[in-house]
Amino acid sequence: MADNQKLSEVEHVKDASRYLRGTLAESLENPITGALYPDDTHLIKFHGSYQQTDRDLDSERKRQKLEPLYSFMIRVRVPGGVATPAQWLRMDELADEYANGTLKLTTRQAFQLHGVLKRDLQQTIQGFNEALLDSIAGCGDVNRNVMLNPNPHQSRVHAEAYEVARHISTHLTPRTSAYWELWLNGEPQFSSAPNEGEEDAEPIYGKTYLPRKFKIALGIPPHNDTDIFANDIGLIAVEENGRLAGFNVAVGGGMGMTFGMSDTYPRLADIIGYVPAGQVVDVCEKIVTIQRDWGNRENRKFSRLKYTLDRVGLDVFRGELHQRLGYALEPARPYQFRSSGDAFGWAIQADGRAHLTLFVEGGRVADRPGSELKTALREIARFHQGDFRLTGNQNLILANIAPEHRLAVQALLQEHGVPVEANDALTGLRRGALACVALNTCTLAFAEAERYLPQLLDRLDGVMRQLGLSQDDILLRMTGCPNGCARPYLGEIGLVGRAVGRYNLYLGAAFNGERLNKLYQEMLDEDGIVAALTPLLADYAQGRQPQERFGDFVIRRGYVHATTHGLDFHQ
Ligand code: SRM
Ligand code: SF4
Repeated sequence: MADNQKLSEVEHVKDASRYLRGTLAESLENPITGALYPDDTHLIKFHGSYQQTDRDLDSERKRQKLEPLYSFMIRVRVPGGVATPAQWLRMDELADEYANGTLKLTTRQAFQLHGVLKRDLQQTIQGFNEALLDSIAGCGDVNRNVMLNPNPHQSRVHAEAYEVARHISTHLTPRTSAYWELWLNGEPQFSSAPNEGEEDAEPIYGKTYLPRKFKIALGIPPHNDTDIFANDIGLIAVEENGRLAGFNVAVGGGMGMTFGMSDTYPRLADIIGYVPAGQVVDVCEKIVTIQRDWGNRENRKFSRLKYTLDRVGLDVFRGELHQRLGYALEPARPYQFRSSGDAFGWAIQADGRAHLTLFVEGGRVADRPGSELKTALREIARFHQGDFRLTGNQNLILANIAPEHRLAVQALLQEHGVPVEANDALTGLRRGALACVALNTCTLAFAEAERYLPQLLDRLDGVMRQLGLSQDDILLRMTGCPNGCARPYLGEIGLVGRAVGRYNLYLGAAFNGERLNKLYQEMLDEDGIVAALTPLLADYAQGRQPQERFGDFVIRRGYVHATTHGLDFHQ
């Protein structure tokens, strides 16, 4: 299909890039500017980095006739969100040495560093490599970090699903040696690197890679904490006798849309069948190749798999998949998701191993007055023998803590002012809330999110407490623009930035991530948000049925209509 299309600019840049090299080497060496050459700003994304400016300083720098303060965000993939203590320590050091001193835990279980200067990019990436981490395919038109439910309690199925997640991740990692050549002096030190002597070729992607970003998540019912339906491919683990048997396969999820363009919309993935675990990598590969061949390369606003699917129809897509596989998917198996958030606090297993899920506001690991989370975690990483699990909700699980370390972990957190039991310390609204990065680094933000949400929640917490709802879990998600990085259309309350200080309010998503929300009111400022939500929450406190979730309640009471498919999101 791509042949008849007038290709977008990015397609030409990829085509001419010699497998993602472009003129990046020259751009990096140019001492005159902190920026890259324009074409290279597209290519560096495939290496895991975005060129950004400090937007707080943009106008002042312009007034002083200085170029914007360019710096780079770097995203480090962590398949399944599982990092070792040594990796945590390395990221912590690199944040201080080359970035803004904070670590961002993302909504896709990855790490981000912000504020890295061009001259420090190479050393930073070399630092990842020393800890067996990489940033290749953190961003760009390829498969991104593969997500997996981080729950350590279902440890056997988790371990098996984790192997699948890693396998998918490695299989779909670009093969180009450009990453190793540009950042690591050609000296890869671990397994996702191409084999020695391997030709630069991309057997799965081809030289223009995919039309757009591509995302895969694995979920283990009953927890949908990776929001699998928001992904291009969502894999729902099916368990048999305590072992991983296979996956229900869902395709065509995505959140992004553009204001004023109702032909762009968030969409949840459709389940198309079941595949035994041994064949799932093959299924992912073939779905990727269909999107490679059929996706729109002319207009990037319509390039995601969700639009390909709605253009050709599910049946045609499934037929093509079966043909490329040489076998058919089996009928989907029964499953049930009950929740999509994280469960906080200590969980101690019969065998003595303990897991502690910590609330990380906005996913930002930093030291703040009165709460030195970054320092506490660094000290824990020095003796912890289990792992650090990044959740898809920007939180952190200290998993598999040895019995003899439990007290020390608790004491260190308390000493540094970090609330250990988020369930006691925070309202249900706050502990489930997500906010994307937005200002000051995101170039696409219209409004604040991560920096502002805590302030809005101070007011909403008051409302929740007054209404006796402080321990009710209600999913609230805020983003600074409609791209959807904190999956706001899956919020029972979704706030999406329209302009500085103004948000659209969406209501009615399902608590288990299986229904999108719907626009309720537009362009609200803070007073408007509080005024719009207070009567709804009061009605909920009074009029809900037993166990009824807020997202279901607002639909039953007729505040919004249920969204049944991405195509009716705007209706
Ligand atoms: Fe995102 C672009 C941050 C998860 C949909 N996202 C961006 C950029 C890179 C802005 C840019 O293109 O210049 C943001 C960088 C901000 C910064 O300063 O760090 C950005 N996205 C993030 C993160 C860090 C949000 C967070 O606070 O955690 C998440 C990093 C994930 C990761 O580790 O890989 C992040 N982004 C998501 C998600 C959620 C998910 O994947 O589950 C989505 C919605 C799902 C989807 O893809 O549909 C998402 N980001 C987008 C889009 C819209 C894509 C679309 O199809 O329309 C953009 C803009 C684009 O691609 O053109 C975008
Ligand atoms: Fe930036 Fe928009 Fe994503 Fe927020 S949702 S990080 S503002 S692109």
